[in-house]
Amino acid sequence: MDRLLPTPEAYELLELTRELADGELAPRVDDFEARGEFPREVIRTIGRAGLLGLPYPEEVGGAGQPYEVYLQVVELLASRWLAVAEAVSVHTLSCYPVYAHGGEQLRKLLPDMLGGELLGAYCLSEPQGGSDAASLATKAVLDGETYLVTGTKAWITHAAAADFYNVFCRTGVPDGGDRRSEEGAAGAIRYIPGAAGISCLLADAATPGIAPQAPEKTMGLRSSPVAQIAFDAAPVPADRLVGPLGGGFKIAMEALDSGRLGIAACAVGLAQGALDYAVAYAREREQFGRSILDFQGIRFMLADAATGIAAARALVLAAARLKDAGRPYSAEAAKAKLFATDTAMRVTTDAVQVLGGYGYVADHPVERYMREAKVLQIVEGTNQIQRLVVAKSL
Ligand code: COS
Repeated sequence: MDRLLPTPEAYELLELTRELADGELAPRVDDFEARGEFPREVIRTIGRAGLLGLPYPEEVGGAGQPYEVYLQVVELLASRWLAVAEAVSVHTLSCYPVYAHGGEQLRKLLPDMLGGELLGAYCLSEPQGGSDAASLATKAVLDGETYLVTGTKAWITHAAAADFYNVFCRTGVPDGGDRRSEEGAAGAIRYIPGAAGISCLLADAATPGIAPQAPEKTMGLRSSPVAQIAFDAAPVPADRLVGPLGGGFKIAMEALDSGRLGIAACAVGLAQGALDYAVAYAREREQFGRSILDFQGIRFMLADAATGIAAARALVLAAARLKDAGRPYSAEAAKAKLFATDTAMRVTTDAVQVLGGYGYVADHPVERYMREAKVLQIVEGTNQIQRLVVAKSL
């Protein structure tokens, strides 16, 4: 397809991504999906090629690319291997809190986080609270200079593979005044329900008391195992607080605004992969003495798919350009995530239909695409939550 990119450098980056996608991703995806194994080395290769820190400035170890370019890289990766594209998106999301809200000390970690050696995970959801993120119950109790974190996080991408976690938890908030008196004694802390009582901590995965559980048995995206993570009085240094005490929910929402665009880009790439495969198959497949591509029933399905993908991509890029311009884009990201992932579900389902019985068996990738599309309508805010965000903006 003919992409419009803002700089010659961006064209080179997309070309490099295409080489990686064809050389490193496409040959491996089926094996890793069949084994349900996370491709840590492939992610490292992607990181060393500079693709794990694309939208962050060069001075903190990123690649200084506009979001609209970063998202087209994610899209291209997703067209070959969704789990890898999702890993890039989730990692990029996981770097956001420290980048945007971390103090000087925490920001010193950014080059390692963005350089590809350290992989991040984002721990917001809990078993009893997914859509209602502000109801989370994981608690952090300050003990001297250390928070002891206890609770359970759920649906965590990279649970067992990550090197660092953003942990959203109830630290309590100061009961008026500063958290500490001048003498350094702990001031009164109140644990309050709702968004205002939530803070963000950056935890090392190797912290004692943090235990990723067995991976969930998922419908698709099997090479990206998700799991619960149990925290049992896990000690996290108090200086790993990201942003202000009680400011964690806003950080989580801001990060998700950008993350939802990553998921939307994944959906565009997945749908494009399904369409490309269906077109190639339809051209070769003959019934009634001619290529099935000659039948209007097939042609219209493919034309609708191509139109939906183009519209989804345009929404994703429009939201990205607002973000790049420093303008509010929360509702636009929600629209893009909603539309792109619903489009991916429809296009991948139709791709299976174009292949008929062959579409339903694992000899062709379209049944995988269809299973993978489903999860994109759910992660980083269900599409019903996206509608709430859009409706609120009206
Ligand atoms: N950026 C910055 N701040 C935001 C924000 C955003 N996008 N969205 C909300 N906030 C702020 C609000 O301004 C509010 O702050 P004030 O009280 O100072 O005004 C605070 O956060 C609470 O907002 P709100 O009352 O709207 O929160 P709700 O509890 O109603 O939750 C939804 C809003 C439903 C949108 C939120 O819970 C959500 O996104 N849920 C889905 C969670 C999700 O995506 N999970 C996937 C996990 S990662 S796989």
